Amino acid sequence: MGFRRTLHDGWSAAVVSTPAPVVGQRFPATVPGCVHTDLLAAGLIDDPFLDDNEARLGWIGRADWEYEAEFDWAGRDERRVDLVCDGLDTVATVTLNEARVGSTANMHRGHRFDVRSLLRRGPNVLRVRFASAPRHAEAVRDRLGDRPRAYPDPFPFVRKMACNFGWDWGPSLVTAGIWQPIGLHGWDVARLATVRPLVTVDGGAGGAGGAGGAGGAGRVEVHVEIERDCDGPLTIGATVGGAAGLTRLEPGQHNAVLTLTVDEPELWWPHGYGAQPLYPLDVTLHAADGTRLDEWRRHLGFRSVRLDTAADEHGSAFTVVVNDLPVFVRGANWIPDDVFVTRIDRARYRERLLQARGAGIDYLRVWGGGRYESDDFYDLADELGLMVGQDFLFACAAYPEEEPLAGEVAAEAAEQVTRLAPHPSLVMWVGNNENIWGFHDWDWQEPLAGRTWGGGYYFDVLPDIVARLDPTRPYWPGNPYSGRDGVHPNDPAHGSTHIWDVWNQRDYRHYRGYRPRFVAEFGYQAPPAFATLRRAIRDEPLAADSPGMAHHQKAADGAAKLRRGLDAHFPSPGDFDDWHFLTQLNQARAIAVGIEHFRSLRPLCMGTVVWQLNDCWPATSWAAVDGDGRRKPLWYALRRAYADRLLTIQPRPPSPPWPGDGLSLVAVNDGRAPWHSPVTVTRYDLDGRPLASTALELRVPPLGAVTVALQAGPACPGEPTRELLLADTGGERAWWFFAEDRDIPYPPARYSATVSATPGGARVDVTAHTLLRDLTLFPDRLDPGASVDEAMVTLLPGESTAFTVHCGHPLDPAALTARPVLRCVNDLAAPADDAPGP
Ligand code: BMA
Repeated sequence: MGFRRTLHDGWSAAVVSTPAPVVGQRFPATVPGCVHTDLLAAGLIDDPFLDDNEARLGWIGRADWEYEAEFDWAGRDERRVDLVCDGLDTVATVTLNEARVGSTANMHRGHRFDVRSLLRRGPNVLRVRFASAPRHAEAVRDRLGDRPRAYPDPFPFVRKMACNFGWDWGPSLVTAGIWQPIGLHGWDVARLATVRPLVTVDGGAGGAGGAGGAGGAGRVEVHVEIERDCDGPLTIGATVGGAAGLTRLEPGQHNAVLTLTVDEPELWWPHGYGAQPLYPLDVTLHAADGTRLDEWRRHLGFRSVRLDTAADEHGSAFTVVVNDLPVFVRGANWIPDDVFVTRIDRARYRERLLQARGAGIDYLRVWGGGRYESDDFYDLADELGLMVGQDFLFACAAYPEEEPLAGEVAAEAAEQVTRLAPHPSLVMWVGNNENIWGFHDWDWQEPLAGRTWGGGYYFDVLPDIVARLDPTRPYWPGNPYSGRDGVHPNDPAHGSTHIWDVWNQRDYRHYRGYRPRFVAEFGYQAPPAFATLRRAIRDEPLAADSPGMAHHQKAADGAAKLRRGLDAHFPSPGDFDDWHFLTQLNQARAIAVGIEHFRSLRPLCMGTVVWQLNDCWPATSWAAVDGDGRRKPLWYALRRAYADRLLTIQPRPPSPPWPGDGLSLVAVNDGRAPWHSPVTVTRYDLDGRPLASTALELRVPPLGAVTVALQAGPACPGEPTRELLLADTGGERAWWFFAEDRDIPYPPARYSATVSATPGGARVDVTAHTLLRDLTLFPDRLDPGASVDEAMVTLLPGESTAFTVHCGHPLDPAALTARPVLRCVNDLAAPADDAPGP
């Protein structure tokens, strides 16, 4: 059946342009890998993630590099031997034994070259020379004419991960290297060039009644494309879920479609709605004499998916419908998890995707300035029941539609749509990030002066490719996009919306002014965990505006926006520890306000995709999980706000017109069982004395929400700054404070705390003697390896909570129960050395 041999060993690299600091130094290279990580491993550069080292490493991206490996070749009988490069980053020329094999200029494609005639018995020398991607892009720009974009570097002029050039959360570290597997593939007669299974489910797909059950008939159309080395009849076989098919290809025929039907397959569901059964699909290719020539296996899942964009009295919907069930998307945006993507192994993907699922997230949008995510990412998303929306790779810029880019875009899109076709997790393709909006609103049209901007990709080329190669999945031209000619692309009443005036200009309470159909991006910044800051930044003292902090904050006016956000809610932070706690808390509160409001609008709004789940280096950013993988308080807030059962108090009457006076209690049920529960709504003073109370009965249907007006008694405070409201079912709680923290005279925090050792670390039991707002434990301040299971717990006097700390070894109990490790909003005014005691 031919052979496959990886060529991952024995590589070295060297700079081949001058001037460069490492001229003349050849160093070992990791394949797959990239030049930055190779230089780092060789001790030739400082870690680009630390302090402001990035600032001195720009030369790497502007240099040309050569990778070289020698390998032995003993000769083989196969008539074809191909050099298969799954991904070269980016502007590459490949030579074998000094003969030119080919050139490439697209990181997002694989390339295959017939090298049979170039191979020699004995030692062979393979070289890949990478020309500087920025210099290449500048040359294309000069030829095609400049285009407007959100960042100065020329990323739209080369098919390479855009954020590699720097973004408002990431450094500019322009990589080069063999970033995907490379090897030899020997074959005879024919091989499976592409296999593209298209899965549909006919009838009985589930819907509201079909909880997690079986479908009607699962249909798998297996589209196979063959590359031949000689003519002759072939047979293709395919099996899945007990169904089998066989087809014969006549001489000269290169394509075949096999249709397999699986009766009543177990349906694949997003987690929370049902199971994630996966079925292996095996495809084989045989010669006429029965010799097995090639084989292919992937796992697929049976589910249907569509996008409901019907017009209605509010505008037009944007609802993801899985197995005929409209689902409220509880999402987060995903960026490359490391600037150096070849460092992200399957274990790291698993950890990050488990963190997403652990926060109640059921949808990840793979953002268009990164990459088409890896097989590992999609395999894990399939397994874990995460839906994925994959952007085509265009972000925040006008993109030329001329050659050499147009052909690359079409080839890349076809390859990626084919590669990702088996994955049930992939529920939609999206044309780009913010480019339709940009064209419409960001003063692009005058500088463009009629030049192409990418519209042809988003409205013609890409939808045609998806319709031709994968009609089972919806395609949406962009995020944001209204879906209607003549309607503003970011109109919240239509399609997908990005909400960025909050964060950039307005306070987060402003989220409540929106009635969006689907929020594909909204976000709020905070610094990473303290241990992450300490690892990456050696400023002494560390301060909100110290040089390293400023270097790891890439957003326009980021520090000032953080400050503005704090000033609206909190008293001035007394020290760095206060600042760190409050900015993290403010991020968590902001996003919770947004999600609770948007979920309370169900079914008008059917999705929220928070910007952003993860980071690509240690930085202050919108992420919930920081660059070292530590969860920020936002992660815990997401887990609460994305729970199946959400109880929330909203400052509005139960029905429009909004805004209006009054408070409402909204109970949102994203579970598939009804939620019936008594709930008590009580107004307290700051000493925890109940002032007024009502008892209600909640009856929330599955996948629905109910809104109840709160009666004047509990809802109307006598002294807004000294009173609060709690709605409590005994399981779910919703708090409402009638004033901002800076105006609330919280009692000085008093509590008792005990620490007991557990096999995994420690348990910290806290009993409140006063009201404690947003009690949070930061064990990473004592040990970078320590983590905790809960955060931001608000307690009335007399109530208790327990934190479970995971840590390899014992932590100092006194430090674990005092500022700055154990904190709450009440202790802000306290001087740093005055730890609260019982
Ligand atoms: C949107 C995103 C990203 C950006 C984020 C924060 O524009 O699509 O490009 O990083 O907002 O500004």
